Amino acid sequence: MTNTTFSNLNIVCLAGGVGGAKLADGLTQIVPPERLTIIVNTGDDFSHWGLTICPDLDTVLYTLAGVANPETGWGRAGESWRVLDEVAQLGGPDWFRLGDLDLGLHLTRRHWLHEGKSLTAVTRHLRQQFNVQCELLPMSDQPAPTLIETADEMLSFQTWFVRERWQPAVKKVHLPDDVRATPQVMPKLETADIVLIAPSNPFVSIDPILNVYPIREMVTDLPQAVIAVSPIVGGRAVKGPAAKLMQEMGLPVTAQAVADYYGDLLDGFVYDQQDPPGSVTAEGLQTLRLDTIMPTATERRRVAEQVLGFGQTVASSQ
Ligand code: FO1
Repeated sequence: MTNTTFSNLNIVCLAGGVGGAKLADGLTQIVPPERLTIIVNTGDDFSHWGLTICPDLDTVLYTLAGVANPETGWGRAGESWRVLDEVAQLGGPDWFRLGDLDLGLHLTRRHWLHEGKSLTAVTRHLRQQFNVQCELLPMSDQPAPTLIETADEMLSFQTWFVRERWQPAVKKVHLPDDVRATPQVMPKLETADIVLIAPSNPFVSIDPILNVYPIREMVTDLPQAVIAVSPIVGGRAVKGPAAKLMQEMGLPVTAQAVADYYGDLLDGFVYDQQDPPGSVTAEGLQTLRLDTIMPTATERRRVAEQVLGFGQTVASSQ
């Protein structure tokens, strides 16, 4: 049941993987589907087994469809691994775990891409098959690979994140400089009343989206309110390499450092109650402190309601 309070607002959420998927899941419970767009990072995408793997799109899709693996956050619940086991048996690459159900989606995506459909069109087909009603948009239809420069080599994102378990220290995150937003993304940003930046990794999930031309410019200039939710809680990342990346970049591992990193892109910033009141301040930035941990659907709905209510307050004060 959508919440009438938010039924006349156009909401856009920029999301990466697991953290982004949770906020998106909360938003779908209170925003009418025709008013909600999730723009998803595709910088993690790569070709594997001859398939086009889109981890963040799939994590958001599976989460909104209610079929995501609850332990990992990625891949399918109730998965089986017969194909992967056979690949390993045959000496094929088994470091990136693709389950049998997940493989069904990858094969279907590959088939439609091979027929010439855009990633946006394929994603629309897939979300319709899962009865996900809000808009789920890849940031671009062009490949936009994020590359990770370590001390002695350049790694593709998944090689660093999964095969090397994000342990090699990162010297620099390299983003492509010639990627454009899709024609579907632009009007959604143009008509957005509130843009939410999900508690995803700022460096390898959100920056790749903002790096797509002209998304950063549009988010800066157009919507009434841009609200980010901190992925750093109590000096730690809720999940994944954000804290380690901040240390390697010489940034303090704090919610304040995340707010500073996004800088004047933001009108509002939400940080967790594990951080002291007033521990995030910046010129012209409104802040909200709440319990941002979202283990259940109820918590996701609560956080989404509180964040959107805050977004309305910030928008009306602009
Ligand atoms: N993450 C892992 O740590 N190990 C895996 O084997 C793995 C497989 C995988 C398969 C499909 C998919 O959509 C995601 C998968 N992920 C895996 C997660 C993925 O690497 C990350 O979720 C994103 O790239 C970063 O958010």
